[in-house]
Amino acid sequence: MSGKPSTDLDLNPAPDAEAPSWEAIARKELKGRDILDLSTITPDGLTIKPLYGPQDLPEGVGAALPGVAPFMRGPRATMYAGQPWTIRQYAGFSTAEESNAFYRRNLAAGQKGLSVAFDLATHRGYDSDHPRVSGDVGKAGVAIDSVEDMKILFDAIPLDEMSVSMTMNGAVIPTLAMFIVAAEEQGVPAAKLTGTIQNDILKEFMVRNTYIYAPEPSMRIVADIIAYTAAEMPRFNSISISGYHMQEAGATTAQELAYTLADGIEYVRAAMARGLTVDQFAGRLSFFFCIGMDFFKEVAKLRAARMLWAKIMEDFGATDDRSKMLRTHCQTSGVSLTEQDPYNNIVRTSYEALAAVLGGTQSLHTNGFDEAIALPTEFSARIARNTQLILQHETGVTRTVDPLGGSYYVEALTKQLADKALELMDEIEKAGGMTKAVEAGIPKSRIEESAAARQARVDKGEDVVVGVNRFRLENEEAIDFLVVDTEDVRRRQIKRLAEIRRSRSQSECEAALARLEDLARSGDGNLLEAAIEAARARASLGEISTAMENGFGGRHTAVHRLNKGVYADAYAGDPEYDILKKRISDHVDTAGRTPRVLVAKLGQDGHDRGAKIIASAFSDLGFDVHLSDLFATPQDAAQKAVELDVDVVGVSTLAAGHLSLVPQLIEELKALGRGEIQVVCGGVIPARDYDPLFKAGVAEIFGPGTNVLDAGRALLGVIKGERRNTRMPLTETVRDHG
Ligand code: MLC
Ligand code: 5AD
Repeated sequence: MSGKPSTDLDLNPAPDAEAPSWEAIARKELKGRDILDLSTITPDGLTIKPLYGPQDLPEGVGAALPGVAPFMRGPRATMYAGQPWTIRQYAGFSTAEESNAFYRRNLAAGQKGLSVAFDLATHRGYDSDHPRVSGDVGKAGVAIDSVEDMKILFDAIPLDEMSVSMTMNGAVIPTLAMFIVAAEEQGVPAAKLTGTIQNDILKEFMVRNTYIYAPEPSMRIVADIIAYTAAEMPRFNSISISGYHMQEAGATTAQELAYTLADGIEYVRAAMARGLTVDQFAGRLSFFFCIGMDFFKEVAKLRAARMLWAKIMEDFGATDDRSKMLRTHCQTSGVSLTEQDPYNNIVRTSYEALAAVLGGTQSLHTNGFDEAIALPTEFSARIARNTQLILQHETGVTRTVDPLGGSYYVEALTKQLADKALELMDEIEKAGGMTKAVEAGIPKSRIEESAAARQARVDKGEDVVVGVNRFRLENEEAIDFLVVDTEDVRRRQIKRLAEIRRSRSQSECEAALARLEDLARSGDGNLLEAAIEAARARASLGEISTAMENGFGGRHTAVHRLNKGVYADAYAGDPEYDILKKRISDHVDTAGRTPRVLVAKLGQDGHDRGAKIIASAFSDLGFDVHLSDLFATPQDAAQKAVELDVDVVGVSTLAAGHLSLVPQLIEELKALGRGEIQVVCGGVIPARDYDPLFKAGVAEIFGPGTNVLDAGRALLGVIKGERRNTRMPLTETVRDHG
């Protein structure tokens, strides 16, 4: 068989006929236990054996070389031996001034590339003065309303030298237009800009939820950007096709891999439908994966992704090697980090970073250890950055290309994962490609099922999370975390917007916006090109978004489906689950109605993994559960709660808007004469926010890591009027497997 290590030292001597076999020795060690017990079946459905050997090496693997298609061993021949990966920390908060200062300090301390996090108002195409976004301005990222903000954001950062990634998908047209104009006014023409725009709308419909328009016009936007950058910005990556958010939403490794590549295929088709040849644009498609805790699987995922993509691109007729070369950014997993015993997160992030590097990433973000509580502070950002600096400079991992290449296990796993991904991709193809599959909700519900199954495994203690469901601390010490005064940010943004509106030529601005609206309506022309004109005329981000919204005929509202049965299946036969279910049904008998719950998302925060898990688990337990639309205002949610006549509204919050939005919700309920409807909150809520929330009338708070059965029990208590403001005793049912 090819691929056997050739060495003088015979590491795999032919078994001596007299000597016992490995199986025999192993069986002896196992004292009667079956060797098959040592195999693991992963959530992706892969079987992992306790031992791999030469017989497991896939055909031809020994001949693979880095820098040579299909690039399994790396896109570059020399990889980190020639040039290390880019340390690219995702960051942004508050105003452009503060974020700019933060970037400059980070660059001075060893960071190599920039990566901009915008606030949710910007993502969703609203200016900072829009009433819908009052709780979101400057919170989860930097607020950008105009070219003036963009110029401040990159002040004294030379845009022809520094590569800049911008995570933007919904409001991608105004954002990229403003970036281009800001650079132009800094003296850097578009052709010299280097960086990446995320521009990956399909996964927004699947998991991340910062879409603005319906899938069809959204796909046109993606294609317009690919076409524009292919012609005008040869150094700029037109898209960052992202699996990251799928894993964050609960996808298995194979799902992340498959759906990301399937998204890529759809974008290639969209660009080719524009008349571009594949080699005209494919060299500037880039990727983005999440690296979680399943170490070798993550390494294998990156290797499999490169191998599969090269083949896919050949099938599209690519001849240029650059078109076949999958280049990727990676970010360590946010969802793997815990609020409990948060310094453990430094360790988790280090292992994840190592997996990303052994998998051959081109660029990397390492998360702050305070991830489950807030945005990174200066301190946690330093540790996160140093995690990469230490890897690059102290460990020696950069010396050799693809150091795990040839590992029986890693090679076999790479092949296994690739095969599994192909199966899942086939299902998407059969549905008519990713746009159709997304419309039919296929990948979204598959991912939500995986998320609920994972939560059930954690709740049952089958998947161990140190410090959460095992080895818990008696007393948690509070840590310092970042607090952004959004009211102040909002005031400053509104002031700057007013100045811009006063000083610009109104007629010029309106003409540019009218043209953009026409192009959106007619389907002619290139939207980015038209938006650049509007940005030059100082149209704001909200105005540019609205012009397109008018042309496209409105904003998109997604239909939510509740997945049922996953949690119940996982708990089949579990006594604690059955007891709680019985208590709920007893309550139905005495109260004469099924307790009704509205699970609501407020503000522009679209992270709905937690909301979906809790909704489907509660529904399995016997509550009557309803989901609010995303992006609800407190008024919308109160209205809906009253219409549905619910007992409780459960607010799921991950983007820090809760301190203003939740009290408003309670006031709205009172104003509607339904002050008795209880409000509970769950998600990323720092401990110091508990008291103000309780004071505002919140009945119960469930932090990250809450066991769903505990939450169900507490909810029943709230509904029965037996319980309020008891800080969730997380240890109530967490089983000790120690
Ligand atoms: C690299 N180069 C080499 C080399 N290695 N040259 C010679 N020898 C080697 N060994 C060259 C490359 O060809 C390239 O030049 C240049 O060096 C830079 O290397 P790169 O590998 O392209 O790195 P980089 O510029 O960092 O680009 C990486 C990327 C890109 C292609 C993956 O798309 C990127 O930076 N993505 C980042 C995405 C991101 O940060 N997203 C954040 C999401 S956060 P040339 O000339 O060929 O270009 C998020 C969270 C949320 O999404 O909010 O939800
Ligand atoms: N600054 C730094 N990191 C951020 N993340 C999100 N917003 C920011 C920000 N403004 C990180 C978190 C999150 C992931 C999507 O990106 O790690 O889990």
